[in-house]
Formats: sequence, structure tokens, C-alpha cells
Amino acid sequence: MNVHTVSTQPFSDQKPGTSGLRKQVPVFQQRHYLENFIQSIFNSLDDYRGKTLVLGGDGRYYNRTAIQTILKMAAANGVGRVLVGLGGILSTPAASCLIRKNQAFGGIILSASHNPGGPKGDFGVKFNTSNGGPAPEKVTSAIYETSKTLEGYQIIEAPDIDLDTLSIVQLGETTVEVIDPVADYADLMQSLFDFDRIRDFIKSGRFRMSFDALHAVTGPYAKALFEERLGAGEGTVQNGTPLEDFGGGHPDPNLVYAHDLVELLFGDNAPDFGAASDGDGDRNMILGRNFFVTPSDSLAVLAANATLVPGYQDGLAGVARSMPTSAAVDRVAEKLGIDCYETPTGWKFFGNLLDAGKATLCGEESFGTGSNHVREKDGLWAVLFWLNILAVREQSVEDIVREHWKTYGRNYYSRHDYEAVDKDNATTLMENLRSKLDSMPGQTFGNYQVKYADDFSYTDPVDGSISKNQGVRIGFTDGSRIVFRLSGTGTQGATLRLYLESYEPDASQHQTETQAALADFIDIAEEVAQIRKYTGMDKPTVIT
Ligand code: VG1
Ligand code: CO
Repeated sequence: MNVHTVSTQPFSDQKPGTSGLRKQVPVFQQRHYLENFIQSIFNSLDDYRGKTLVLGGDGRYYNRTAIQTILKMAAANGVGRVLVGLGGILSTPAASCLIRKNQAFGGIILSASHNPGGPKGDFGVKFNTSNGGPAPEKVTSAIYETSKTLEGYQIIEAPDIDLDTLSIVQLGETTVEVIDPVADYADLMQSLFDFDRIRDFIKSGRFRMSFDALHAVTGPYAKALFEERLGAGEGTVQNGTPLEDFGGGHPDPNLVYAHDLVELLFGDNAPDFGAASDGDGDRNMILGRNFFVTPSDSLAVLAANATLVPGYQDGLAGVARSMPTSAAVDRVAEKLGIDCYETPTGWKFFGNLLDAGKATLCGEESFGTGSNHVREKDGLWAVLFWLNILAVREQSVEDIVREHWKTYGRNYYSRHDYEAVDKDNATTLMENLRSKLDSMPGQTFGNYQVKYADDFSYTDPVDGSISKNQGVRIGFTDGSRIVFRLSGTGTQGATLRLYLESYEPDASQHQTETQAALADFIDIAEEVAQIRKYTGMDKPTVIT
């Protein structure tokens, strides 16, 4: 085998963020940039030689190039077997499923998720560990430390592998299997949900649905599941072919970027149900006819209805949500008598809870929901969960959510994003806020009194690890909250996220438009943080 050791200079900026290393494509195209990061992954692991690695990505620009490089580096570094998705495609949840099913030591997923793609867009590399989940902080820190002093990487000289034919080939001493990216994942879905019942419901003529894959990775998965296995018919999946630049769009399933689907669901003759996924297939947006389900409410509704679904019919061990996610699911947990965990933003924090059997369902306000079936959030899983509930209850999405509010009260919720803000200004805004925290409790703003103000810190209940500075929270005595944090996935300047939540138990007050219901808190946020001044913006870039 022709192994080369290539000498290299370390890069100083290979610190993984909320979800892997994300940079603009030209950064990854720098000589040795990708190779250095991949070698840093191998160097920071022990005990992977001779074992299996799962490899694939969301199909964005640079995916194929990166896969060929990683295959040759895997061979040079002594990986036993690599399972790579046909065409280089693997959704994030499908990769998680494959890691677990094949007892792989880990997976490398090439994606910048919801960030735009193309030669001037973003690219990303995530490393998942043997439980199928995103590497926890101790692993990503080790990778980063390694990258800072790396002097060389190993690669073999070999022709490129044909990624477009299902095959098993040798690359040096490493076996490379080009596998069907969909089959195992679709089988797992079929084992959790009542496909017969959903199929009957879809075929009954009483229900119409539309799914928008936004030209990202879920197209082939959604076609196999909805159109083929569930009989929803051709055309149910829109924009179902993964494109390197996502057709110029932003593969982020929210009211702004999934506008075609939103128009359809809010237009004349709208279908009963609409859903969309992001670049790498781990996010979901759920719409009913003329109705948007916030991700926080979606998590709460899934938890409250879990026993209607075969895979969860025995109930839930517990639930978990990221700190900025609304407390809607907390109320369900309370009623069910199960634990509810509050973690920092990022799926990696759910891994220990899922592995330890403390939580069954998890969710984030950023359109991410999942369960212990894999160790990633899972967009199509959430859509199937909703379909199963709808098929059993035979009510509209809106009726189900309104009934939920009636039972549990409504958590009005919104996130305001200020994108591409000057980094120093964003840091100053956060520092100013932090400096005010100690004096805030007891202070009043209009009708609201501050109950607590802190910078969220999390102690993992399983391994005791501590994660500090996870977001500034200001909580009021009536249960409402304002949260500020800076994004860890953006690639241009800084993104400020402002999360707003207020709780309304009275069902007669559940008809208010969300931004109007939160208006007082939007004003308080401006008063305490001077957002306009520091961002130079009059209004958020994106409101979800
Ligand atoms: C965002 C979301 C977070 C999510 C992360 C990765 O992170 O807020 O909830 O886990 O993206 O999602 P941040 O640091 O930008 O707020 V994905 O679909 O990009 O893997
Ligand atoms: Co994603």
C-alpha cells in the first residue's frame, strides 16, 4: 500500500462549534485544510484501527471531493471498513442509524446543515462517536487541541472510488462498501410507526400531504417513505433531488426559507399537512392547513401523544429539551410524572441522557426533534410521528394543537435572529448583559418582575461534565423568559439569537398573534440589551 505522510502546518481555526466544523467552502478548499481536520480526528481517537467508519454527507458542493480524500485517509490510517452512502449521500439521522447498526467506531458526516451550499456557500464536517451521536465536548476539544499542533497527515495514493455504484472494493487494506443510504433507515422507521394505519389514512382520500425536501438530502428518503412505502403518490415530495447548491435556496425549514411550502399550506385548497427538512435531514417543520406548529409545541404534542405510536406505546422514560426551547414539554412531563431535562443548545448534550435511558424524546426550538431510536435529531421521524398521530386521531393539525393548549396552557414563543452582526459588537452586547445579571433579580420592567437572571450552566447528570456560558436568561415571576445567545454554527460575523417566551394558561387568550403576545418582552429585550445599537439593525433578519 502506497501510504504517504504529508507534512503540514496547523490551522488555528479548527474548533468545532455547536455542530461540527463549519466554514465557507473556500476555507475548506485551502491546501491541507480538510486533511488536517480529518487527521486530527484520527489522532485524537484510540482504538479505531481495523474497525468500521460510516461516511456520507448531504450532497452539497465539495461533498464528493471530500469523500474521496477521507476514504484515502481512512485507508492510510488503518480503518478496517468504511460504509459510504451511494452518491456520497447520507442524512445525519441515517448515518446515526448506520453507526449503531454496524457497531462502527464512528461516522464522519459532511454537512453544514441548514447553511446555504454551493462554491460560495458553506461546508462542514461532523464527527459522531460509536453511540451514533455527535461527539461530546471532551472529544471535540481533543480534536481541536490536536489540530493546533498537527505536523502531518497520512493518505494513500489510489484512484478515486466509484461512488455511484453499489459495490464492495478494496482501498489498500481497507474495505469500502458503497451502500444504499435509505434502506436501513426506512426499515427503522417502519419498525417504530404504524405504516399500515398511516397508509390506510393517506389512501382514504380524507387526507392530503406535501413534503418539501428543499433540494437537500431528504429527497430520496422522503420518496421511499411517503411515496413508495406509504403510498402517498408521486409528487408528494417536492424538490426531491439533492442538488449541490440546494437550487440556490437556503435549506432551512422555517417560515422564511421554506416559503413555497408555506404558501401552499396557507393558500386556497391547501393540503391537510405539510412538512419540510433541512440540508442534512435532521430538522423538521410541521404545518397544518393554515397553521404553523412551533417546534417547541411540536415536541410537547409528540410527548403527550407518544403512546398512540407503536414504538413508544409503553410510554416515555423522560424528556429533554435545550434551554432556549419553550417549557411546553415540561408541562406534559409534569402531567405524565416523568423527568424533564434542560440542556445547552446542540444535540450532543442529549447523548448521555439517551444512552443512560433517562430520556426517550428530545427536542430543540430550532426545528429539531428526535428520540432514542438514533442519537441525532431526525426530521423524517418527526414527520412520521405526526402522521401516525393524525392517522389515529383523525383531527386536523390545528385542532390537535389547540386542544393541547386547552389542556396544558399555551407557551407563546418566538426566536428573533440577527445575522451577520459585527463580531465585536455582538460580544460587547453579551458582555454588557452579563455584567447586569447580578443586579437584575427583583427589578421590574412594566408589569413584569425579574425572578432570576443568569448565564446558563449545565452539569451533565450522567458524567458530571460542566458546560458554562450557554446563554443569558432573564426569567420573570409570571414564568415568561427572555434568552440571549450567540450562534455556534454561523460562518459570517456573529448571529445573535433572542428567544422569547410567555405562558398563558387561559384558553380564551390563545388566539393572539404570537409577536403581539410577546410585544412587551420584545421591548424589554431591547431595553436591557440595546440590540438596535449593537447590531445596527432595526429588525431581526429572521423571525421564527
Ligand atoms: C443551531 C441551533 C441548535 C442546533 C444547531 C445544529 O445552533 O440553534 O439548536 O442544534 O444549530 O443544527 P446555533 O449555535 O447556531 O444556535 V443543524 O440542523 O445545523 O445540525
Ligand atoms: Co441539520
